[in-house]
Amino acid sequence: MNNISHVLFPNKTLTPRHAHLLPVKDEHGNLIDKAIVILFMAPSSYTGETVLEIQAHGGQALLQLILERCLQVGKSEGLRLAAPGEFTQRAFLNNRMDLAQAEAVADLIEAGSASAVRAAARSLQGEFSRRIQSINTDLLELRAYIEATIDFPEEEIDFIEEGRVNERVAEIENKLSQLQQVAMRGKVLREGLTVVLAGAPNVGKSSLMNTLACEDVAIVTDIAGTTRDRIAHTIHLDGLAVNLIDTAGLHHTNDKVEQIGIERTLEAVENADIVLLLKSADQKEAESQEEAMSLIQPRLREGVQFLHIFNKIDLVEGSAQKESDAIGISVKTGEGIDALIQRLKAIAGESDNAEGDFLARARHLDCIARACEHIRLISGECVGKTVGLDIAAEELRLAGMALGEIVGKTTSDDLLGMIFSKFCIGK
Ligand SMILES: Nc1nc2c(ncn2[C@@H]2O[C@H](COP(=O)(O)OP(=O)(O)O)[C@@H](O)[C@H]2O)c(=O)[nH]1
Ligand SMILES: [Mg+2]
Repeated sequence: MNNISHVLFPNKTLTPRHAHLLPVKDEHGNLIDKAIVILFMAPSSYTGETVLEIQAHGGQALLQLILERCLQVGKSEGLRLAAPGEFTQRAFLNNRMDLAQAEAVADLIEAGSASAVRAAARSLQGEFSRRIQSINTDLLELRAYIEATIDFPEEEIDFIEEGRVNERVAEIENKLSQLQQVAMRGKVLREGLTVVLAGAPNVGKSSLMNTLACEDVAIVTDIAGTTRDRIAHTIHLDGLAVNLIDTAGLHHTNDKVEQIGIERTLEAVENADIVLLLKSADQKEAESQEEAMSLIQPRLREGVQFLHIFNKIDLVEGSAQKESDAIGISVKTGEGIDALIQRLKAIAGESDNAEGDFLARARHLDCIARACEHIRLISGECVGKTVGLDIAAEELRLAGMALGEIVGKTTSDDLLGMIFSKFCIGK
């Protein structure tokens, strides 16, 4: 690094962390630009390594010339262009930040709303990581305690009671489920809200999709089975991205194409944040509506919001027969559509306003869910009696491993490579 700066800026001793205004010249001594040059000495830099930062005037050609000049000067030292995310990856490998914070850098750059920016910044500050670490410390302490108890088998029951082991497992489970809720909101902030329109054929799913999207994105006919595949369209409600997914109508069928479409509908339901279950208020397809419900029910994730929508209320006299919490609409006349949008906004708002949120990714949710599963296996049990000490210790260890993946302590190299390759160049 010293060689490079000496050739680029001869006769100039750079003071670390000091902005110098210096000419950048090509190999013939011709001026390319005057730039601000800052030297960061290891370990006080973003990556933890010695860094020479050159801030030039913008412009593709100019920056290309400066880059080429740098590469030429640094060739003998193996200077090369950085891979996408390499600066942040080096920062992570040099313990300048953990993996969740590194991901927050990419999320901060990509954030699509003010609340997503704030949440990413909180993750970058380490708020998410601290909560993970705190649970990990609890897991570790409890495991150490149980393992110590294994070494004194004759007194094990006293040890377990004295150490409040069962209570502490319950406390950890509680903390994990709180973390899971915040992380779920964080995922919505990052990725938007996924709203799936599902129901029997011909109840008006595609019509509602077009109305919410304000354009004809899906084909509407009175022929059942018109929509055969998922159709996605993103709208924005109060700054939050809402990914609408129209789906094939749910019913038992022997048609091969429809069967595939229906399986795709159910996959969409599994990944939804909100499922709008549409029914037709005129009850024309009452039987197939029951059928649709029976297909959906087993595929609903825990915690997914579920709204009953009665469409075509223009076809029934007076107030339609419907469940008390259902929303009555008519795509045809527009009645009830505003109320539905308000309802969606309210749900989106819940995830939008919560102070103290941090951005989370599907990967994080998966790790937390796995940690929860391990704890669930021993919570509610009596450690040392209905569940063995060795099993309890092992489940605590596995839960800790799962959480460790979030902050990059127990993450495989392949996964790390995949995470950083999604960063943009220069970060
Ligand atoms: N009367 C009435 N007809 C509707 C309404 N919404 C949709 N339809 C009609 O119902 C039929 C099926 O609509 P479509 O959106 O294709 O249903 P999908 O199969 O659930 O996607 C079409 O002929 C629509 O024009 C409504 O609110 N009132
Ligand atoms: Mg349709």
